[in-house]
Amino acid sequence: NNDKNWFHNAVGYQIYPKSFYDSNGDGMGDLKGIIEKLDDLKTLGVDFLWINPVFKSPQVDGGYDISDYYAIDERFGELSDFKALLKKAHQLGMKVITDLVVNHTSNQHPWFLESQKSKDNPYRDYYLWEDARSNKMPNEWISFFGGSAWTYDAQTKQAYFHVFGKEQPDLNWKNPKVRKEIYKMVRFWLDLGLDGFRLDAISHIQKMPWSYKIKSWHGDGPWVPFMNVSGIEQYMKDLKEIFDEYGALTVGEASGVRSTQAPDWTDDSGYINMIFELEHNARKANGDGHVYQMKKTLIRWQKDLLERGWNALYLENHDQARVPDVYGDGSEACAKAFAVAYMLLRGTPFIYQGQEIGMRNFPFQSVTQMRSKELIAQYDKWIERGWDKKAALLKMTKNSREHSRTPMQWTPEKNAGFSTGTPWMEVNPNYTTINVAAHSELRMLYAQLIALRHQSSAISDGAIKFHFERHLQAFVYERENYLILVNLGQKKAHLDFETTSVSTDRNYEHVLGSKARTFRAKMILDAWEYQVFKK
Ligand code: TEU
Repeated sequence: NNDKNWFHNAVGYQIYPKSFYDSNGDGMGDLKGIIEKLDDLKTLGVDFLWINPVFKSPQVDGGYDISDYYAIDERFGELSDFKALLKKAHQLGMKVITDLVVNHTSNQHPWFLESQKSKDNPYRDYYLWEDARSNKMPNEWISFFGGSAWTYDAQTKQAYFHVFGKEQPDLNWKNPKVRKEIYKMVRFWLDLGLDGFRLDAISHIQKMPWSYKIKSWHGDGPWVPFMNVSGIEQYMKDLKEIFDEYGALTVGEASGVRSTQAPDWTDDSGYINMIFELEHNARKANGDGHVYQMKKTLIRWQKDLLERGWNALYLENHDQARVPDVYGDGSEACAKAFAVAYMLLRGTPFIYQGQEIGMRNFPFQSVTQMRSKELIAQYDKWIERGWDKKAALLKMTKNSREHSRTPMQWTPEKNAGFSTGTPWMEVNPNYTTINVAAHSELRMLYAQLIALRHQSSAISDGAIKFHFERHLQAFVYERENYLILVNLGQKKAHLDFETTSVSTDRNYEHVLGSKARTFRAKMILDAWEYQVFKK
């Protein structure tokens, strides 16, 4: 498909390589493992893959701490494996994108090791250093992972800035040398045949002046000084120029870009193709109230990007807990309802590994089962403050990103067929029933939804109109001649279409549903019921 907007009817599949498939029995997934599973993904129907970082990294933050942008981490394989992966994916007609992590590097990156040496080191300005004292940081800004965004260096009596962990120093984008290095690296991967990027934390590359005082410590307040700050435009334009040259597919993780600003970022002349908004899953708690918050946010993004711009649609990723546990009762019925609800929206859907089989949150019993270093560090702090272990563990694991990182469940055999060795993270004990080989209805439903997106231009490109917007759990929308109804809750949902603009006298064809149904002006949806009708 040479069409510039080919991604409008495409579906992406996200792979967290460490936990996808282990081909060599060392307990960790790898590139060869991904290659072995490409046919399975093709059968599911996905059009492209987003593979989380596989670059050389100390793995303090799941590979989002890169120490060599040009090398594959030995845990995952080597460059030849990456090339083989691209080749086979391309043969199967699938594109591949991976993360572009350029807000920061690892503190083990040679640039930072140099930068750290002295104030006059030629690499000093590759990062953000400011005068400080051991007990007085340049400002009160805090990092996403908790604590000051500055780390003091006694040797040079300065501190360096990091919006994530202290092992992830932020690059100084104001330095033209840094930009040149990054743009060169972007070209290297595109020249190699990579099809594009998921732009990690891209909205943070520009910072306010250090003198900026934080006005609110709630919500997004503390992050304002490095969220889509003006001045970022030029950097994005530079990147766009390169992306355009290669026709690269680009998805920006761009929190702080508001839904009203997203059209400018993602329309035909925008910097990138689409945005992962982080707002719809910003508040994590169980219950209908939360589903309603999610629904409202999704609807706002759909409406604000209707005329111009394009959405990236997702429910799960490697930073999110599993949907059936966060929003529902964990059942497959619940997972199916959510699948239908988001897969037919306007935008490009992403499926996160395991989501298609209804993988669940992990039943953590002990901190020794956790792997995210920043969460373990926070756990230790709670213990220091006198919390008991159980409470601290719950605090750190309740809907945390740990849950999404357990090994993929392929079969009911040992280690869920993920590895013949000892998995780097424990497999969810429910693998005996939840696995790919079980051919679950959920996985078949995903295949059906993908096929529907491929076949119907109403679903891929058509307009969208919402109904019952204020209903707490019913998610109802029209995509031209399609009518989609989902009950995102356990209570029955009463819908009276006489109160809407939906014509009730038509004969609707039943496209798919959780049970047989004829369209009626008045309908009562069961728990987790979904229906797709077509005029
Ligand atoms: O996540 C970053 C991320 O979620 C923030 O950029 C976000 O803007 C902020 O938390 C909003 O509240 C990405 C990766 O997905 C994650 O796994 C990494 O840990 C992180 O970047 C650092 O690279």
